[in-house]
Amino acid sequence: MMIKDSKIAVYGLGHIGIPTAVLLAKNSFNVLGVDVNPKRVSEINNGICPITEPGLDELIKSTVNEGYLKATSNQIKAASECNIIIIIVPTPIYNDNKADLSYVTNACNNIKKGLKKNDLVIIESTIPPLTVDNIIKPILEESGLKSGTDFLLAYSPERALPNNTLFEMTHNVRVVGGVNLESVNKASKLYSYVTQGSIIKVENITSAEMVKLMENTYRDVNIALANEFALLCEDLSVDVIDVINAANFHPRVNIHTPGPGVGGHCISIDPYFLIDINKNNKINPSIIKTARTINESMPAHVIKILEENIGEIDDDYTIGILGVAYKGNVEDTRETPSAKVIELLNNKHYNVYAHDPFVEDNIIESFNVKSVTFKEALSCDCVILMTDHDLYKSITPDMILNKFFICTRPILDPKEFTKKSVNFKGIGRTN
Ligand code: SAJ
Repeated sequence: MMIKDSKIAVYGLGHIGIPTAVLLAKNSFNVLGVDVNPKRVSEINNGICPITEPGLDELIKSTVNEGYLKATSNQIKAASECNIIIIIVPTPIYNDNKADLSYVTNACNNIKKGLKKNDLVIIESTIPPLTVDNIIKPILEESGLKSGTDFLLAYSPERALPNNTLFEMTHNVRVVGGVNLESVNKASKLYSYVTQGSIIKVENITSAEMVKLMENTYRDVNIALANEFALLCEDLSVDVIDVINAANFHPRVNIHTPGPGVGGHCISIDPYFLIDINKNNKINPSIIKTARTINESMPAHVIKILEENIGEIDDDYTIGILGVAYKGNVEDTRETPSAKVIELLNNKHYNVYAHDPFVEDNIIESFNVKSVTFKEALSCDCVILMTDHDLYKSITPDMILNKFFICTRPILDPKEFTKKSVNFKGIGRTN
C-alpha cells in the first residue's frame, strides 16, 4: 500500500494531537482523531476548535468539511480501521515528580486489540527514556504481533512551540528513531508530507526519547542560570538585562531570560524524567536538579521583592496580578508560576486579584483569586506583572502612577517608569 493511501489514527486530541491530525488531513490523508473525552470528539466532528492556537480554527473547519478529518472515542475500532497509529496523549507528572504513563498505557492497551500486520505505530508523547522498550513495546506485542517483523514501531517527539505550533510543525526538523530501519523510513516518509524541515534519523528509539528530554532540560538549565544571574545582579545593583544583552553579542553565548519561574507542560516537567531514571544509579544529575530548584524558587523571590519594599500596609491593601497564563499570548495555565505566587500571597492573607486577557474567568478563579478587568488590576495598590502578554507591553507610567509595580518580565523599560516616579521593581533590574 502506498503511504498516501494509509488511514491514520491520532490518539490524543490535545495541544499537539489536534494540529498533527489537522496537518495530516490538510495533506489529504484520511485521519481519525481519537480521544477519551466525548465532548472533544464531538467538537472536532462539528468543525469546532477546542484550543487556542493561531490558524487552527480555519484548518479544522476546512479539513472536517472536506471529509479528511473525523474523530471518535472508540479506541479499539480506530486502531482496527487505520494502518498508521500516532500516539500523542499527555504524560503528566505525579506529585512525587514521577511521570504518569497511564494515558499512554491505556491507549496502547486499546490499540493492541485492533493492531494488524504491517501497521505502523508512532509515539510522539514525551516519555522517560526506555518507556517504549520497557513498557509500550511489550503492551503492543501482547497482540501476538512482533515489532519490527509484524508491525513497525517508531518514536518521534513532538517539538512544536505552543502559540506557534502550526508554523513549527510544518518547518521544524523532525527527529525519528525506530525499532528497525523500515520503521524509521516509513515514519520519516509520513512526516515529510507535513514538515519542510529535514528529518533526522537517530540510532534507536531511546536516542529519540533522549533528544526531546535533553532539549527541554537544556532550556530549563539555561533559564535557571539566567535567574541565578538575575539574583546576583540584584545584589550587585546592576541591571541583569543590560548585562545579558551585552553578553549575548558574544558569538557563542545565548543567556536566556530571567523571570518569575518556568511554567508550561514541558520544560518544568521533562527534566524530572531524567532525574527520576537515575535515582537508584551511579549518576546524580545535580545540575538538572539544581536548575529545577532555582526555577521553582522564583515565585517566592517575587514575594520577597514585595515584602522588602511595601513596609507597613493597611488591611485593605490590594494586589493585582497581571497574567495567569504560563507565557505570553497563550491561554494555557499549566504549571504557571502565577499560581504559586497567588498561593503564597493567599497564605499570607493579602487581598489578591488577577487579570488575564486570554484565560477564562472560571479558570482564573480556580486559582483562588478574584478575576478582574485590566483596569481594575491596574488600580490595585501593588501590581505584579507575571506574564509577557502583548497587551501588558502597552502599560505606560501614567497607567500605574502611585502604585508599587513589580514587573517580573523584561518587557517594559524601568527607566521610563522611574522617570515618572513610579515605584518599579523587576527581577534583577535596577532603576
Ligand atoms: N521562560 C523563561 N525564560 C526564557 C524562556 C522561557 O522564563 O528565556 C519561561 C516561559 O515564560 C515559560 C517557560 O519558560 O513559563 C517555558 O516557555 P517556552 O516558550 O520556553 O517553552 P514551552 O514550554 O512553551 O515549549 C517548549 C519548547 N521546547 C524548547 O524550546 C526546547 C517546545 O519546542 C516544545 O515542543 C515544548 O516545550 C514541549 O512540548 O515539550
